[in-house]
Amino acid sequence: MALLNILCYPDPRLHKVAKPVTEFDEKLRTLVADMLETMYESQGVGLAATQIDVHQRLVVMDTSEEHNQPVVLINPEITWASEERVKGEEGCLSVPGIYDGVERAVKVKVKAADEHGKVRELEAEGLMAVCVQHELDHLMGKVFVEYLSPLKRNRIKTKMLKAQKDSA
Ligand code: GNR
Ligand code: NI
Repeated sequence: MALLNILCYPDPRLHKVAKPVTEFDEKLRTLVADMLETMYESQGVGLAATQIDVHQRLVVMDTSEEHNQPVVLINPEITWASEERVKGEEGCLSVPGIYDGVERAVKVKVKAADEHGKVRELEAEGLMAVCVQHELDHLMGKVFVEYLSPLKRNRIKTKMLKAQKDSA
């Protein structure tokens, strides 16, 4: 097991588009285990491979209260999204300390493989639905701050760059 380094906004690598996973091998399962360990250690409810500079369609998440229900989504696709939308407060491990409202579909269905290549479809609502949409955005190179106004986004960018400079 190993902890992985999480990229911080505005790192340009967060905007790369992930490619489908093709090999369901031991290497993939090690990566999944390391991503879960990194997510739990960082107290996140989700982590997309993009955030650890691996540009493959792979997401881990756990929105359970007990932090004991890991979900692995490989090559995930949203097959249905409710028309009903709701604005909720979001944060991101790649934009530490920033929280703001983003409008998302209330419910989604997502089709994805697990780490053994077994495909299934699951329906998500509440935090899980938000997380699925947030993580699939990461795989497309999109960070939640891109839904905010250019003014807010620029302030966040400046703040992040300053924090990174101060800690260097
Ligand atoms: O840990 C996380 N919490 C969270 C809260 C509200 C909406 C989305 C999220 S995802 C985030 C972890 C993360 O950055 N995943 O990419
Ligand atoms: Ni995120």
